Amino acid sequence: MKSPIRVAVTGAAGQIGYSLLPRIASGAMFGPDQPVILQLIEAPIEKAMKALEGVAMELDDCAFPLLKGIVMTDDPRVGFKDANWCLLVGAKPRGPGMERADLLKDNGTIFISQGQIIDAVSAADARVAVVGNPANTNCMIAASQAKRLTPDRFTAMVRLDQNRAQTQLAKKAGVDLTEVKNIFIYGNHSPTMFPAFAHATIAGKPATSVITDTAWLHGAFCETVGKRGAAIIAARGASSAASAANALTDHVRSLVTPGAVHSIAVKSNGAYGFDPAVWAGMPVRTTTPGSYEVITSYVMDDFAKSKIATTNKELVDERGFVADMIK
Ligand code: NAX
Repeated sequence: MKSPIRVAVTGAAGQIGYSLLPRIASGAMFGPDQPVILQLIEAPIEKAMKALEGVAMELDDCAFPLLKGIVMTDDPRVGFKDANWCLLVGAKPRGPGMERADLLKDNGTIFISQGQIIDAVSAADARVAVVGNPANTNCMIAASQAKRLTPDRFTAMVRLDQNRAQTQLAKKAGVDLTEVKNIFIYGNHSPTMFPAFAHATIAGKPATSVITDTAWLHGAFCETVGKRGAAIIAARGASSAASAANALTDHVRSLVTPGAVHSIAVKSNGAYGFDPAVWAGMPVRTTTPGSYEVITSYVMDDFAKSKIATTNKELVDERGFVADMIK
């Protein structure tokens, strides 16, 4: 039996946490032979901590053989201590009438503090995955505070967008989902992100030769994927949770599986024309567990370049709103 790894999760009593924690404890994220200790972090609010107790009771009641311990805390110094993976799900939601700049700044305060604490107390091999929105910029902010952990350790999730895009292409082509490969997400986790359909394949052929409806690819496809989160809120009365937890499971599972090719948001370092300092979705190949190389070989046509310019501008603007906080 391997020794347990420590997995810290913020926002653990929230909707995504409720779907996510059983997936981690069952082995779906780190594999069926990897024991885990869950370090659950909530906001210092009585109601949230009480709810967390209930979640922990349910985890106990699942009798997961791989679950070797549960820590519950509202102190990030305790929650991130010796953590091998830090899954940053909790964030301040956008309130009615709240300006985007204020949302960015409020979350900036949370992610500055979490970045500093993770850098100070987590394990030597710590990796960070950010889900809490605005995920790309929150990830950039947390990474900006780290002196010990290098920027490549900090990734943000665009896997939900990738999974959504894969399903939409399969439905349009009338094929099984597994026939759709190499669909990657570029840019921000927001309606501006770009699902690069021209590089996708369907049953081994270029997606654009199987789906010849270019107007659909340029229009309804990009729009459906970009606005899927809003469509789910409109239908369900609450934001995506099970699919987000599933996507984070995929994000981490792919990152610990050498050879996996998938989309994550990383420090762009100028790849694909993104501003070098922003965290942008792009394709990567996992090299060793937790490490990856960016795939830089895809060639963008004019349509793709204009979509990337739009999502890059949004990321640069977001960075501008918090620039004074991360100096
Ligand atoms: P919930 O509001 O259900 O849960 C969030 C939890 O975080 C709450 O229990 C809250 O008490 C906790 N929290 C807030 N501040 C905290 C802090 N400083 N430390 C620890 N815990 C804290 O939201 P949920 O539906 O679970 O969504 C969580 C985040 O994921 C949101 O920011 C949401 O916008 C984002 N999403 C990101 C997605 C992505 O693809 N990147 C997709 C799904 C989701 O919308």
